[in-house]
Amino acid sequence: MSDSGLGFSLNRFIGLMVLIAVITLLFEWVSDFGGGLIKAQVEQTTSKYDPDKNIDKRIEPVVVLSNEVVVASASEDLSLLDSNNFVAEDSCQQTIEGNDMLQFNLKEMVVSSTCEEITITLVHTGAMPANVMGHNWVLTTSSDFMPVAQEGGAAGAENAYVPVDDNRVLAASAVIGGGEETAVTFSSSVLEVGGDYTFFCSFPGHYAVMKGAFKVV
Ligand SMILES: [Cu+2]
Repeated sequence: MSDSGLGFSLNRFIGLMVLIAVITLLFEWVSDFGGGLIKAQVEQTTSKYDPDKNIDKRIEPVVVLSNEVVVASASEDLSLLDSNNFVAEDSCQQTIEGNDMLQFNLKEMVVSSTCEEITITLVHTGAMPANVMGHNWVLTTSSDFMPVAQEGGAAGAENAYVPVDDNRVLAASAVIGGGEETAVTFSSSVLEVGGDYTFFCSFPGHYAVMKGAFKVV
C-alpha cells in the first residue's frame, strides 16, 4: 500500500478516528474530574446533599456571624442587666466576693423575678480570720438596711451578726473568714419586682462600705 501523502488512505482514516476518540474520552475525563472537584467543594461547604455528611471535613467559612459577640457584649455592658436582655436563668445563682480590705466586688446585683429560688454564694478572697475580718451577705429592704445592720452588729458573733427571728432580714448567710466560702438560698417570694433592696455585710462596722443595691427585674 503506497502513501501518496495527500490522497485517501484507510490507515490514515482509522488513525484519525482513533485520535478523535482518544481526544473525546480525554476531554470527558477532564470535564468529569473538574465537575467532581466542584461537587466535592459544594458538599464540603454546604449541607445541600446531607446535613450530617462531611460535617468534620467542611471548610470553615471566612466570615462567622456568631451569637458569641452579642452574649459577650451583653455581659460586659452592665446597663443591659436592667433590661430584658439579661439572661434570667443565669441570675438565679450568683457569686459575690469579699476581701481583707472591706470590699465587696459588686456594687449592684440583679436577679430575675422568674427565679423561684435565688442562691448567693459568698467567697472571702482574703486571708484574715472571721473574728477579725468576717463577712456575710445579708439582704433587707433599703429602708430596713441601717437599723438591721446596727442591730445585727449588736447581736454578736453567736448570732452571725443578724437580729434573731427578725422578718426584716430577707436572707442572711453565715459569717466566713479568708479563704472560705458560703452560700444562702432564699425564695423569690420575699421580693417584689422593682422593690428597693440593699445587700450588705453585717459584721460590726462593715456595712458602711460593704453594701450594694439589689434589684429584681
Ligand atoms: Cu464584712
